[in-house]
Amino acid sequence: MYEENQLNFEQIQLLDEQGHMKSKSTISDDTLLEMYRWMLKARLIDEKLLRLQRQGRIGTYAPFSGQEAAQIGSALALEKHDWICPSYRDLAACMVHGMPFEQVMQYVKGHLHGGKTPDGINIIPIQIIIAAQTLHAVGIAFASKLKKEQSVSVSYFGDGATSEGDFHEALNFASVYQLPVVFFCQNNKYAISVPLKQQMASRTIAQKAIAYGMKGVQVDGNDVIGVYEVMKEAVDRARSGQGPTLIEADTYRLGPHTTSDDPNKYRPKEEELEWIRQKDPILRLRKLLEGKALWTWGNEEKLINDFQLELDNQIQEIEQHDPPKIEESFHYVYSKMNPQLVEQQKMIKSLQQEKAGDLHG
Ligand SMILES: Cc1ncc(C[n+]2csc(CCOP(=O)(O)OP(=O)(O)O)c2C)c(N)n1
Repeated sequence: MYEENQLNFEQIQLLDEQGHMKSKSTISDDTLLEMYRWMLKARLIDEKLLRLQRQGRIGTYAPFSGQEAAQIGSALALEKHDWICPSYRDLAACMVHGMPFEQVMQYVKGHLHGGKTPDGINIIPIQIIIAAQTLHAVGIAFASKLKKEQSVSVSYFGDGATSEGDFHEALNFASVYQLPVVFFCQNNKYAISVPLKQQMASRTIAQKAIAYGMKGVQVDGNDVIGVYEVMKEAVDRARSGQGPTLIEADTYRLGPHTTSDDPNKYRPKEEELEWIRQKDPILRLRKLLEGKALWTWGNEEKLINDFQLELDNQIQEIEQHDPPKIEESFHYVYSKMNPQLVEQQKMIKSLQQEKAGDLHG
C-alpha cells in the first residue's frame, strides 16, 4: 500500500490569479515582457486561425487559447538544442522553440511541409496519435544520452494521453534508463468530451510519477512564472543526469476541442466563465506588469494593431504558395525511399501523365 501523504501533491503557484507574486522569482523584467508578448501574440494567432477555419481557408483546427502560459512558460525554459515532441494543440510551444509561422500555416492547411521543420530547429512532426510522442521523446533522450549530446527532450501531451499504454511504457523506460526527458502534461480537464474523473481514478496526474520512481510535480498551468520555474528545474535535472520528471500543468482550454466540437454539450457554462474571468493566464501576467509599470494600455494597443497587420500580410503571402505535389508525399516517409514507395510513386506519375494526355487529347 502507498502512504497516503506521498500522494498529496502541493500545487506550485508563484503568480496568483490577481497578478501578485506569492514568492520571489529571479526572472528578469525583460523575460516577463518576453513571456507576455509571446502569450498575447499566440492568443491573436489562435483566434485568427479559428476564423480562417470558419472561412474555409484552413482544415480542422485544435485551438490552444487558455493554455498559453503552460506552453510558453515551459518552452522558454528550453535551450535551442533541446527537442520538442508536440501534439496538435502545442503550436504556441512550437513557435517559441523556433517553428516558423509559415510552417504553422502549412500544417493547418494540411500541406506536406507542415510536418517538416527547418534543419537546426529541434521539433519532430506534430503528433495526432494520442501519447505516441511520449515514446518518441524517450527515444530521442536515449540517443542524446548515448551520444553524450546534453540535449533534453520534452513530450507535450494532454490528460487523455495518460490513459494510453504508450504513456506508461515511456515513463517506465525513461526512469529505468534515467533519460534526459521531461513529460509535460497539460491537464485541460477534458479528452474531447470525456471529463478527467471519467477517465482516471487517481487524484492527480503528477502522482503517477511515483509508480515509476521518478519526480512528479503539479503546477498551476495558467501561472507562466510558476511553469517556467518548474520546467527549468526539470530540464536542469534531466541535463545533469538526474533523470526524468513528469509535470502536470493544471489548465483549461477556453475553446472547443477542435473546430468540429461543441463544448456546450458537455461543459457547464459556470465552469467556462470561471476560467475565462478569473484564471486567464494573459490577464494575470498583465496585472503584474501593470503593477510594475512595465506595461500600459498604449503598449497593448500598439502590439495588437502592429501584430495583426503583420499576421494578415504573412497569411496573404503564404496563401499564394503552390499546393504540394502529390509525388512529393513519398519523400518524407523514410530517409531513403524503399522499393514499394518507389513503385507507388511511379504509379502516381504514370496516372498523372495519363490524365494530362486525356486532357490534351
Ligand atoms: C491513439 C488515439 N486514440 C484516439 C484518438 C482520437 N482523439 C483525438 S484527440 C483525443 C482526446 C485527447 O485528449 P487529451 O490527451 O486530453 O488532449 P487534448 O486534446 O485535450 O489536448 C482523442 C481521443 C487519437 N487521435 N489517437
